[in-house]
Amino acid sequence: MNNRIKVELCKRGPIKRIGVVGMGYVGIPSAMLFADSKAYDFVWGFQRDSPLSGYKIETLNRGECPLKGKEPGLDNLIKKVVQLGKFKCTSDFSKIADVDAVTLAIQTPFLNPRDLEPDYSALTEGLRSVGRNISEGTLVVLESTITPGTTNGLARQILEQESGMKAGEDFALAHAPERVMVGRLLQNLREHDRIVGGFDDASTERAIELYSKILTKGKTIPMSAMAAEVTKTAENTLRDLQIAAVNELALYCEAMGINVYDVRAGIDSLKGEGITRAVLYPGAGVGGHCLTKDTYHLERGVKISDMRLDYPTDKDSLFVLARYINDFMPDHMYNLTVQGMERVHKTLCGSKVALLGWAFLKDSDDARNTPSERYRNLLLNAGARVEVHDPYVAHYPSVMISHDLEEVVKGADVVAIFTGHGDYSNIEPAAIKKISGHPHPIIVDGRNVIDPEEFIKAGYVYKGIGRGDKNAHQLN
Ligand code: SAJ
Repeated sequence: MNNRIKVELCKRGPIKRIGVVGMGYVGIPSAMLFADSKAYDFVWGFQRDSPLSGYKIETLNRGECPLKGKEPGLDNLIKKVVQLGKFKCTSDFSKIADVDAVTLAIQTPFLNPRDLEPDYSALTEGLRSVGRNISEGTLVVLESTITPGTTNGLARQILEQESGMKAGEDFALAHAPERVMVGRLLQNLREHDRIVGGFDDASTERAIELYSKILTKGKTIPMSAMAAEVTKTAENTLRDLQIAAVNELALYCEAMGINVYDVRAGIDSLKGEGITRAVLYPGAGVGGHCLTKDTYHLERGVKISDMRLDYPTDKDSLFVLARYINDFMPDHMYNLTVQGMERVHKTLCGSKVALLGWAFLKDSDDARNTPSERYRNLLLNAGARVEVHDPYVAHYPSVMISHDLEEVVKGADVVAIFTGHGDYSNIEPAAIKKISGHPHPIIVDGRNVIDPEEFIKAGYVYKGIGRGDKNAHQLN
């Protein structure tokens, strides 16, 4: 370990003042927990004064939370630390000179997943602002989900260029990926174990000092920065893979005329013997901003790594194939819809489809990368009229979203369930059929929320993902 960084950290003493760059759904709760800790004297929240997000500065300094949705405990915590004078939000990045540790929690979306090029523009801007203002002995921590190799590569280069200092000698550098879920941000930050990956051992130790003070149940898990980057991207890649596995199984069960949920229960029964198979749930697709991109971060990481990957260059990885399977599920929903219409000798052109569910997650208003959009586009291309219902999502660019289920179902030839919102498990067959005005409406269940028999008895054409046992039923 380089002694110089140890001397610099020793000269600086324990971390007392912290900066958090990026007042988003990760940065805000992090900053509040640091500010609430008795171990720390003061926290600066750094936010660009941009047209889209600049409002957060004033909102936070009034002691209010700019985040949408319910986050237990966050409103009160913001009010408390602001009143105590332990937190202040600013767009003046020169205040970074005033802190002992600075974390960056900035979004890293992909411009286009297929080309594996992440959009690092916001992260790069943040790194430049940090690099220009850090001094000897400062700890810099990246919390964003990044391509493996970014901390030791791009981030280190920018910080060294802007500061004129050296990572691992003059300043400490680490990656501590966020693992929070909307709706339980503070709880996750306090209770989840925190992966802490340093550029070198001294950086890892300094980052452990920073995060250990805000953990209650969770503990820190030290490793290298690269290992931390791979851990974060792989944990979502493997979840996406598990979902793809059961989606593929659902397609097989449909082709073989059996119920995927019987198979799922059968496999799950082994768990008593401690022989577990993590069989997740098949569905109409995978949305959100985690699983839809983290596989491509991992893929890019291995592609740009120094060592050569021993794998056939002309074959997609298992992980990318999993992404294709999950991205195919809205197409499969479309194919089920076409098959349903053929049962009653109709075509989609000129027909009406009621699309139930725009959020990517049940009982949520989050519609980022929703699988419903692909399905809607396929229907529009086929000449169908599409009306979208969602009880939670209020707005979405260029898509009208109604909260009036009756209005959306009126005159619909097809009712397609895309999100497993609780509201949809109570839809009543006879009532919906009456509103649709058709003798044999088609119902396509993408989330296994309705009972097939109830709708088949009521005269519907039923199609369900994984329901090979019901998809060719007799028409009543
Ligand atoms: N999905 C399925 N079948 C399943 C589970 C999910 O089709 O069995 C679909 C969902 O409908 C959704 C998508 O996958 O469209 C993603 O669902 P998700 O439950 O993974 O929710 P996310 O995308 O918010 O994932 C986040 C991740 N958390 C972080 O990155 C910090 C993920 O690591 C967590 O496992 C997940 O939350 C969680 O378990 O809540």
